Amino acid sequence: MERCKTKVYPDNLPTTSVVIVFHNEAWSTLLRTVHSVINRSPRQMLEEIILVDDASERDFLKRPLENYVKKLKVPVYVIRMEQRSGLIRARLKGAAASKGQVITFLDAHCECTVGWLEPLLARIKADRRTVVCPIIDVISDDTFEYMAGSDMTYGGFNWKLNFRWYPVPQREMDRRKGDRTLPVRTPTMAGGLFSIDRNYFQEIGTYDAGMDIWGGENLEISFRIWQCGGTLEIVTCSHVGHVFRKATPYTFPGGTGQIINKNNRRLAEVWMDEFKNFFYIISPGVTKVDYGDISSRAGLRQKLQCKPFSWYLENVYPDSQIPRHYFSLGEIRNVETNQCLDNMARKENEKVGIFNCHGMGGNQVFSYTANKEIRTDDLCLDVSKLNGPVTMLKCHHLKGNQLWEYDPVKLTLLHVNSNQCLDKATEDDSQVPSIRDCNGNRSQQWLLRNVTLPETL
Ligand code: LR7
Ligand code: MN
Repeated sequence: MERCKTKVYPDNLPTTSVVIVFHNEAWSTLLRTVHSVINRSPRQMLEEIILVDDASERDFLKRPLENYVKKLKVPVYVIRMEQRSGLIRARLKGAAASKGQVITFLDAHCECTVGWLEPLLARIKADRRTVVCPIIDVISDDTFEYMAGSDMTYGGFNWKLNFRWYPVPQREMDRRKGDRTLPVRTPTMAGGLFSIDRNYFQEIGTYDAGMDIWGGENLEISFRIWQCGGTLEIVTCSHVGHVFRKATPYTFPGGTGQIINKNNRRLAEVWMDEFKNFFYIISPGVTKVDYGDISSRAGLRQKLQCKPFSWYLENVYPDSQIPRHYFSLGEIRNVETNQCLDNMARKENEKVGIFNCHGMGGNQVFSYTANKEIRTDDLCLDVSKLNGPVTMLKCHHLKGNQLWEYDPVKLTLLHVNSNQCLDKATEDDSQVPSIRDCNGNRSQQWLLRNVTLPETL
């Protein structure tokens, strides 16, 4: 942004160590990251670069890498994990070896742009409890083309605990009085690119060392920062490119799903209080995964007197996909046919389905919220025409076509705008529910029940 180019930052900004962890990274992308840090960071602010090799199996990442970085004009250290540990424990090792006042983490396939560092360090200098991310620009993994990322999206997450970008809400634009060069307060970070005061990183409990390989640590540190008194921002005057790759160049020992579910369970158990049920109910099977001992992380939350997750949802992420108040969470069953609403793994703008109830969560989980929307993750049941169809659209929180009135006595789901009732499937398509004039038939009666939670919870 033009107005970023003329901003002036204090001279005496803190120094930073740049920590880059990698496993089987390509030579070109790793060195592109290192050189861009050296070329585009003011020398007096750059303490060192620490490369943490997470037990890579490529020869050029051994002695050849060490010999290469010795010749660079900034201290670059290569330290190695004894065995494959995953990015979380590798970053912990890098952080423990660092000497700068700030630690900046980068993925091993990034390109820092001119002026990337000063705006990040300036925020930390102003408040050491502020954790900052640059805008993450997109480097194509097909062409290596560099494309600017948007300053109009920020970090969130869905019921499956996947990190997602969502539009910056109006309230955050208003808070910044429309000045897009001011940092955006973001509910979550993507995970790979951020700067944090080194002592503050210690104080708030670094990372959960019980997490393996990849995943979950980004939401874990995001929740922890907010719930324990910090601030998380995207600094829109700082840009760093990242190669978004379609496939990983590495394995997930023990299985991708197992690992990610374990990490996510650890974060859900420690930080999400009763709202963890949204994750458990939509991800069948996750509750069978052993997540190890979390007592030290629970102890940390206690020691730091961190706020409850409901506080986070109310104050940091009111536009979250997880409703703060809701009447039901689970299947929605038709009284006459005994079938359940089912999103049929369909996507946005498609019709919601109806199918035999399976009691396994997943596609049959809906929440009837206090705002009277029927939602499954970030999609809401929406009707825009008389007599249907019922589609799934991004929830807009504006009531309108997404407002449903449930009558707990008549058991009807009235679509307020059309004044019609949700009904069983139509004759021409047995797999989609219909919307018709309310007539008191049993086919217009619905049971909004909570799916019974598995015993292991
Ligand atoms: O076992 C491993 N050991 C490692 O050292 C696995 C990975 N790694 C390294 C890897 O070489 C890389 O440098 O860890 C770094 C991150 O791994 P990626 O690049 O495969 O992850 P990603 O970019 O697909 O995933 C994002 O989410 C991760 C969740 O654990 C991490 O937080 C990543 O840092 C994060 N990347 C970003 O935030 C960049 C922007 C992506 C977005 C949105
Ligand atoms: Mn990456």
